[in-house]
Amino acid sequence: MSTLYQFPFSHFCEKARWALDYKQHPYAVRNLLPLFHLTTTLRPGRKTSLPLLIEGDLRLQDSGEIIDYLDRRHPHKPLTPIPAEEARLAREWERVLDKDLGVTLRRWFYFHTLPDTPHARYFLEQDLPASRRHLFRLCFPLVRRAMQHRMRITPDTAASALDTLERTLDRLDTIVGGQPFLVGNHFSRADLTGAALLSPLRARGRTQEELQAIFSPPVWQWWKSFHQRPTSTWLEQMYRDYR
Ligand SMILES: N[C@@H](CCC(=O)N[C@@H](CS)C(=O)NCC(=O)O)C(=O)O
Repeated sequence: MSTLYQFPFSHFCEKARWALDYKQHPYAVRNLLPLFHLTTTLRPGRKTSLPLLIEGDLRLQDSGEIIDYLDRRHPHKPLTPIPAEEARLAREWERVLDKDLGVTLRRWFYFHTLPDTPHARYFLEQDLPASRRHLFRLCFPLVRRAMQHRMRITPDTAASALDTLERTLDRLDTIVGGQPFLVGNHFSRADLTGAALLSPLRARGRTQEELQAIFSPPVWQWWKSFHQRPTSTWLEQMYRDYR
């Protein structure tokens, strides 16, 4: 049995979870708290990020590597297209989306959310058992500083992240406004990556009041224009049909 170490709120962890569920690969989940996760992930010469999948001696610490492994283990319903050129394109999309959608959305989102304690705690405490909430609240000022430092969040990096995020969304709008998949005629790791990394922005049928309780005011203002984009419609379709 595999164990997935994750942050429940993390979109890179959602990418790994989606791939595991899509392949019906059995796994147990261990939810970790930011900063406290270092007791599990910190090892000399290794990165510290989640998701981390451990299965026997196997230790995969990257959502893309987890998809590679799952495609090898369960070749049915391939997430990497079989035709070589489509496989190359899907991997290239994944690389671009990880960087220009995943990292940028996270940096810009946390730039606005972390200083706003009620919104930040609401977001970060998702799926946290009540028993651990107290500890998390006590440590939150420290956790906030560590997250801002590790993600290199400053007004300048946040502004540049928003610029890249908008350009990536413009590019996605052009493609998914006219075709269902980013590559070829099938759902692939490119679509899974794009949709998972945008998952924190899903409305999930919530009312305006509920959304405003989740998103800090600047994120809420921006979200209203995101919601008008073809990419937002595509995001919901990907979740409806493939998640
Ligand atoms: N390239 C990695 C990125 C994962 C990542 O950035 N994870 C973040 C959470 S969204 C993390 O664990 N940050 C804490 C750390 O790096 O120690 C992947 O695809 O798995």
